[in-house]
Amino acid sequence: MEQDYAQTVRGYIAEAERKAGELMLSAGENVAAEDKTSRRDVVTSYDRRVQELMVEELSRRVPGARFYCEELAERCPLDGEKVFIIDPIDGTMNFVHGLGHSCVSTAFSSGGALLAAGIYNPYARELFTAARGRGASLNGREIRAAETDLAHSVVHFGTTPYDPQLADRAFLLARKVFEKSLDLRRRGSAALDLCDVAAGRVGLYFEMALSLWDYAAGVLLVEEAGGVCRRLDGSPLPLDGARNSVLAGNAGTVREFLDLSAQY
Ligand code: LIP
Repeated sequence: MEQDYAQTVRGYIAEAERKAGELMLSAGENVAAEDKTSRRDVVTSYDRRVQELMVEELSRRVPGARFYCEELAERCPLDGEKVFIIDPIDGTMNFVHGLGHSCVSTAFSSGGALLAAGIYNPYARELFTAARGRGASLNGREIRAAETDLAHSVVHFGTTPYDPQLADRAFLLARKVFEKSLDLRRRGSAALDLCDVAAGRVGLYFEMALSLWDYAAGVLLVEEAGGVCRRLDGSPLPLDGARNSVLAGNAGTVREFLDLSAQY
């Protein structure tokens, strides 16, 4: 029953995110933003409007659902039976500056286990979805993580702009990974970076610190596409309220990164 229900919720997430994507596109290129915790951690009226739309759409489809969202002051416990984990606009800085590379990211969990996910990039018209045990897809077509080694992989990484104290290590690791890989990309959306891992476009993604709403949906997509997700020390990635490092790829590229990072 759980897999069937997860597949049903996967469809609900897709329907809601298509509507949210149209709202994102209506914003145009120059969106007013206000600082949250710093000049780099900003929020817009569209973050709040997309979040309201997603909560309304999903509450109607899943009675009794609770919500853990980036722009909600009150976040529900993460061990509930029906929990949606939502980043209404991931890649907010891109959104504010009209860079056309942002998404709405939604995960569904029950009892602390990820069951369904959806990430929609309205600029590219790319909808990534997954359900536990049912695989991952892009616009309905199955996707699989790459099986290349690091030497034959492009790598995404994040610069943790909300945690500038981590910048030295982030750029040190980026420099070392650059030497071992084909090239690096920093595109500004953790959720879409994880989608590229799941789709086999890049062989590895890493970032020193992210919030659960940044990575929850992407982690299920990567795992259902045959990839591997860990923290940067190789430990399992928890579903908790802490800021966690995220490493995603195939078993080989994850191992290569862990061996490399242990040297510095
Ligand atoms: C962002 C991530 C990005 C990370 C930023 C921020 P937001 O999410 O997508 O990879 O570097 O610090 O967490 O704030 O745009 O939802």
